[in-house]
Amino acid sequence: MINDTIAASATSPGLSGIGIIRLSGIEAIDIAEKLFKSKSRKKLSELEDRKLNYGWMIDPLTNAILDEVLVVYMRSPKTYTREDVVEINCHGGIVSTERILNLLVSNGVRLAERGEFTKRAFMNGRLDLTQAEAVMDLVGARTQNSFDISFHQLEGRLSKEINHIRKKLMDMTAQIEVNIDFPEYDEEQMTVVNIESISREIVYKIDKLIQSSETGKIYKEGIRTLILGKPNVGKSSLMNYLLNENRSIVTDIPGTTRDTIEEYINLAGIPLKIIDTAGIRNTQDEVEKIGVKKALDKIDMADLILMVFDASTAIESEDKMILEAIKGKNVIYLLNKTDLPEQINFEALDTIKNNIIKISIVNNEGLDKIEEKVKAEFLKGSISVENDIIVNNLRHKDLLHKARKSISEVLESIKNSATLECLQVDIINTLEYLGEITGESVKDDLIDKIFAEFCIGK
Ligand SMILES: Nc1nc2c(ncn2[C@@H]2O[C@H](COP(=O)(O)OP(=O)(O)OP(=O)(O)O)[C@@H](O)[C@H]2O)c(=O)[nH]1
Ligand SMILES: [Mg+2]
Repeated sequence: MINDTIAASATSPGLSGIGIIRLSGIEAIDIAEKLFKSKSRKKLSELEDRKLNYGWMIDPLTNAILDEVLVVYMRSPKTYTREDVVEINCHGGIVSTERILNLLVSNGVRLAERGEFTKRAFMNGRLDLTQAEAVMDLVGARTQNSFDISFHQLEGRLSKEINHIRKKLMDMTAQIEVNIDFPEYDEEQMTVVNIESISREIVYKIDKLIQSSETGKIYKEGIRTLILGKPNVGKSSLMNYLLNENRSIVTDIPGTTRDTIEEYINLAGIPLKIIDTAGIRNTQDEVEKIGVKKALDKIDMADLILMVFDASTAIESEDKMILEAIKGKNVIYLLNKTDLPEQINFEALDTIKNNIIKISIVNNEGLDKIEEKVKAEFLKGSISVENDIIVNNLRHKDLLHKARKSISEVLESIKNSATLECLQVDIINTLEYLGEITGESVKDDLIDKIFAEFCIGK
């Protein structure tokens, strides 16, 4: 049983109009009541449930006023955590929220751990594990599509599908039990035929979910996109164009960018984590050298490379060196500065010359093709954010793979005429793996680990 009362700032610290402190637990209302003085002089619990009340937070020891606030209390069980909840709206910024939190702590409240409110919502059965995880992803979403995927998950789209599959598995285990207890040849044959067709159907459903996880990953984590090229080709200009902001320094001096610069952008609803890098060349400059090394080191982790060439210069050894270093990666080749007289020797580019997008950043030409190409590359197939179930969580994906393996074992065993007992083992394993996704069958330490990745106050 959870018997302590927790509190945290639900808004992020920093400059903001208001700050909201949330309390949850059996003593939430009692403690808040001691520290809140309403304008009407009524006690908090005498005021109406779920209505904002104007007043002040007062330190009862000194009678000092901490801040002017609006306080609402919500009685269990119709609350986020299913416990009694109080929200104190104070002035934003770090001073007021911190002072009020300190006051609460000295009156018996414990500071909430990361994700503890949502963890309580899960423990008290208000959300299943996929829904709780969706809450975290919603808060971290960087594009509308990323948000929508998590929102559908919060509404239970993924849980519903998993529970649907689990129901089929449970029916199978029940049927097998009956057969094991009352063995009769005909019945058993029927059971095996049924198990086979249902297992195939489950494999199909799980595969569909696994397939969606590629799209899910893109929307959740973004595409790690590295801009590479020799010095002065317009990498930083491209970064700024994509960001729609003068973030990277642009000059006509080769070697301008020294360090890697990372920013998130939203390209047609797809989040891109875009990294501008130092132009690749052999240099004696110590600082630049480090930048070049950093750029090359990032190649491994990149999902996508935007390799920029300069149409107004010939292909040089640096270009070739980069081409060599990015072999096997997912690359979009861009030929920039096509507004200038062409000096580039296409024959040096071999096979990629037919695959190069011509752009001019200064004249804003050809740039929309980058977006088209990214979409074509990463959003293959016909998965719809609006209508499909999209798995965007690595934990879910791993468990789906495990479930897929177990249910495939069932089919394999049927082929080998295994006993019903033998099939039963793998069916139960499949059930367990899927149950771990929704939190049905999950261990405490794993739950702690999942919620530890949340933010404070959620
Ligand atoms: N004519 C022309 N000039 C461009 C174009 N794009 C960028 N430039 C110019 O090329 C120069 C280099 O641009 P940057 O964006 O700093 O190039 P960079 O690749 O980041 O260079 P380093 O950081 O030194 O590696 C600047 O003077 C830009 O204004 C273009 O499409 N056409
Ligand atoms: Mg640059």
